[in-house]
Amino acid sequence: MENKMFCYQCQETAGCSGCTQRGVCGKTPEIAAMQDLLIYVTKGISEVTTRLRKEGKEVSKNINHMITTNLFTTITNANFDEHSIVSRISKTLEVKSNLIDMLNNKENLSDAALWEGSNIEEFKSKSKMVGVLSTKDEDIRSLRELIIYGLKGLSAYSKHANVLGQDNAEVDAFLQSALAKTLDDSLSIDDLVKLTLETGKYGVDGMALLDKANTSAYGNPEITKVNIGVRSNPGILISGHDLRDMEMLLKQTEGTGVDVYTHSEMLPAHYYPAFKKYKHFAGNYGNAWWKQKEEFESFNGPILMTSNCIVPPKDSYKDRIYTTGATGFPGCKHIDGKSGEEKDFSTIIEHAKKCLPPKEIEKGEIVGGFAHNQVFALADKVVEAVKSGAIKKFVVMAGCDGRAKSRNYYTEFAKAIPKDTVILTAGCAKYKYNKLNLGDINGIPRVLDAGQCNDSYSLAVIALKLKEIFGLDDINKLPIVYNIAWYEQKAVIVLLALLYLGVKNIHLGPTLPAFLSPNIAKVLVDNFGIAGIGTVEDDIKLFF
Ligand code: SF4
Ligand code: SF3
Repeated sequence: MENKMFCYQCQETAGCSGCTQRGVCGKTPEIAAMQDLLIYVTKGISEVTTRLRKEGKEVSKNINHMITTNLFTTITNANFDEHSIVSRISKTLEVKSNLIDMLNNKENLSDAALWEGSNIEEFKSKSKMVGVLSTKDEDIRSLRELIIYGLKGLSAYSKHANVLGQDNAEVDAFLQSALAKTLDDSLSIDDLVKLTLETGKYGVDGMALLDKANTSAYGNPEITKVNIGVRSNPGILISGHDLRDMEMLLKQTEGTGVDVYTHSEMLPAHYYPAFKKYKHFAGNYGNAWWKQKEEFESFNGPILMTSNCIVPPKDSYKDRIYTTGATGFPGCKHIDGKSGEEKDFSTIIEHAKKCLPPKEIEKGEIVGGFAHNQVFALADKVVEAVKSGAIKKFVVMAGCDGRAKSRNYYTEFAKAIPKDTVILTAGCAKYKYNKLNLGDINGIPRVLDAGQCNDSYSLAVIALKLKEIFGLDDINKLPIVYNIAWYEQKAVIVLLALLYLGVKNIHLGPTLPAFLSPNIAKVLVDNFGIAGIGTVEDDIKLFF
C-alpha cells in the first residue's frame, strides 16, 4: 500500500515500524504533512538564526519562543488542528524572510532556509518532499530523528519555563544550531552521535531551567497526600504540564463555586506549596492520558488541555474540551495568550457552572512530592536505610504510560520487585503502580514520585547526591537500576540527558524506538548498554 504519511516518533507507531496510513494516535495524513512542513521551515529558520548569531547579531526571545513552540506543536498528541499548524508555517516563513534580510552573508543557505510558499497548495506539494523519509540513508535518518525528537522534548520543557519568565539563551542557541545541523549532509555518523550526546547535555540544562522556573515560582515540592475522590461542586479538570496555566486557573476559579481537579501529568501540581492555599483545589481525577475517553466522559465538567496528551475526543464530550498553549484540536475552543500574559479562562468557568459535578470513579489518596529538595530533607533517613541494608536497591521507573497491553509489565514488575527496593518515578508512567499501596521502608514510601516527566531531572540530582554521599567515582556504582517506560518525545530528551550524565544499562520499554535503525541501536547497546525489557520473571532475576 502506498504511504499516505510517515511518522515513527512515538512508541505506539503502527507495527513498531511507522504510521503510514493514519496515526495510531489519530493524526491524519493531512496533519502529518503540515507537521512535516512545520519542522522543515523551523529547521530553515534555525539555520538563519544560527548564522545571525555567528555574525554577532542578537536573536530575540520571541523568535526563540516561536521555534520551541513550533517543535512542541508537533509532539505526539499535542496538536491535531491543521489550521493552527498552517498558520505557524506561514508565520515562520514571514519571520524567516525578514531574518534573511538581516544577514551579511546570504551565500550557501540551504533549501530549507530559502524556501518560500504562500498558499496551502504550495505547502501541500512541498510537504511531500521534506518528511522523515527524505533522508535516504537509514542510519543518518535514525540519528537525525533521534536528535529532532530530543529537541522536541527540550522545546516543551523550555516553553514551560519561558512562560514563567525563565530563558536560557544558550539552550535556545544550541537547539537551533542542532536543528540546522540535521539539514547538513556533510555530517558523518560519528558527528551525529556526538551531537546526540550534546543534545543530552542541553536536555539536562533545559530540565534544570524548568526546575528553577517551577520551584522559584511555586516553591519546592513537598510530601503531599492527594485525594483521588470527588466533591459535590461542579469542577474543571486541568491536564498537561503547564504550571503557569494551573496557577491562572486556580486564581480565576477562586470563590466561583467551581472546584479544580488535576489530570494525568498535572497531578504533581498538588506537591507545590503555592497551590496548596486554594481550598477549591480538590484533588486528582483519573489516570494517565490514554484512559481519557472514559474518564473525561464521567468527569462531567470542562477540561483544559495545557500540553500533550490529547486523545481525539468523543462527540459526547468534545464541547467540554478546551486547548491552550501548543495544543489544539479542530472544533475545540482554544484559549489564547501570549507567553507570560494572563489568560482569560472565564468561558471555561462559566461552562463549568452549568455542568454536573464529577462522577466518582475512585476513592482514597496517593502520595507524592519527592523531588530533590524533599528527598535531600530525608537524606539522613535514606542513607541510614541504605547503610543498614533496609533499602537494597532503587529502581528508576520514570517515563510515560500508554495504552499497549504489554505495559501491564510495569504493574507486574512493580509488584514483583523485592520488598527492600524503592521505586523512583516521574512522568505519567507512575499510574501503572502508584495506587498499589506498596507500603514503606522505615517510613520511606516504596514509590517516590518526583513529579512530571521533566522532574526526572530531580531523580538525576538525587542520584548525583547519593554518589557524593557514598563517595563513589561512578554514578553506575550506586545501587540504582533503570527500567524506563517511554512513549513520546519528552522521554527521548530524558533518555539523552541520562546518557549524557553517564548512566549505563538503561532498560527501555515496552519496545525499543522504531526510529533506531539496527546499526544505531547497536551503537547505543555497545556504548551505553541500552537494552529492552523481557518477561517480568526474567527481568527480576536480571535486576536483583
Ligand atoms: Fe504514529 Fe506515534 Fe506518529 Fe502518531 S505520533 S502518527 S502514533 S508514530
Ligand atoms: Fe505522559 Fe503524554 Fe509522556 Fe510527561 S502525558 S509523560 S505520555
